[in-house]
Amino acid sequence: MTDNNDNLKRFGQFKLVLLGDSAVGKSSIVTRFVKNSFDEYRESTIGAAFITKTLDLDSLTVVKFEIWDTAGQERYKSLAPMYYRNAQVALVVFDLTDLESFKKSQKWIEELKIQGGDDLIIKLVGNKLDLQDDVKFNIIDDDIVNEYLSILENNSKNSNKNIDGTSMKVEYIKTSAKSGENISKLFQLIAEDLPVEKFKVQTDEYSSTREGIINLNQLKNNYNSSSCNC
Ligand SMILES: Nc1nc2c(ncn2[C@@H]2O[C@H](COP(=O)(O)OP(=O)(O)OP(=O)(O)O)[C@@H](O)[C@H]2O)c(=O)[nH]1
Ligand SMILES: [Mg+2]
Repeated sequence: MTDNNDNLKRFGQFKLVLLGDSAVGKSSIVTRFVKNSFDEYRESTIGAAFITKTLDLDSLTVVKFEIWDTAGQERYKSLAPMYYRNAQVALVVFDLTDLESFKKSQKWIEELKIQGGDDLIIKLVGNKLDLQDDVKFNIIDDDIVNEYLSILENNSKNSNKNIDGTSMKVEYIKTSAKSGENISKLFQLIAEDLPVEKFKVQTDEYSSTREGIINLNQLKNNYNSSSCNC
């Protein structure tokens, strides 16, 4: 981000939605990211939950995520478009030990490619990485996912939506909400993809939202959030 306003702080606000089967760990990823905690016995989300998180990407760039954590249970599926509509980022989560959840994540990606915004940033997240050390839980390995992603990329090159011939790239990352592995890396990857033009130079109005901002690198020690169950 370099222009005449080089020394001024920039602020960007982005809507992020989590989608995926029930019990894959969507809420746990959010909780690890926002509060740096984990709950073994978390209750299934009803409808959706909203939470915000503001962080310093670097000394000059601040980002506020408005996070919609949707419910994965089938009966809430019809609500999802309400949450991914106008989202800039979608995290499609599956459980690395559950093949059905991986198949579901493919359906979500198909739906997002048709119904989501043209500039939607999609990350495919394989969660519960901590369980993969155990052979009996090592169900979905990298080869399976990479094969799917290369088919996806080829298909999108040929689709009508990308008339310029470029493909809609879906980046894959494995996480563990339980151990925290790769959770901050996931959000770092998202931050790197956010469109520069959506960041505004700091204003007085923005200054009032700065309270409690944390640095991504200090994730382990701090959190700043507000939430409601909707
Ligand atoms: N071992 C392990 N368990 C996890 C991990 N993430 C979540 N869990 C557990 O998986 C269960 C479901 O987690 P949730 O975060 O509620 O899943 P969800 O995707 O939000 O589910 P819905 O709200 O029903 O859509 C909980 O018992 C969590 O403790 C992880 O990374 N590793
Ligand atoms: Mg949940």
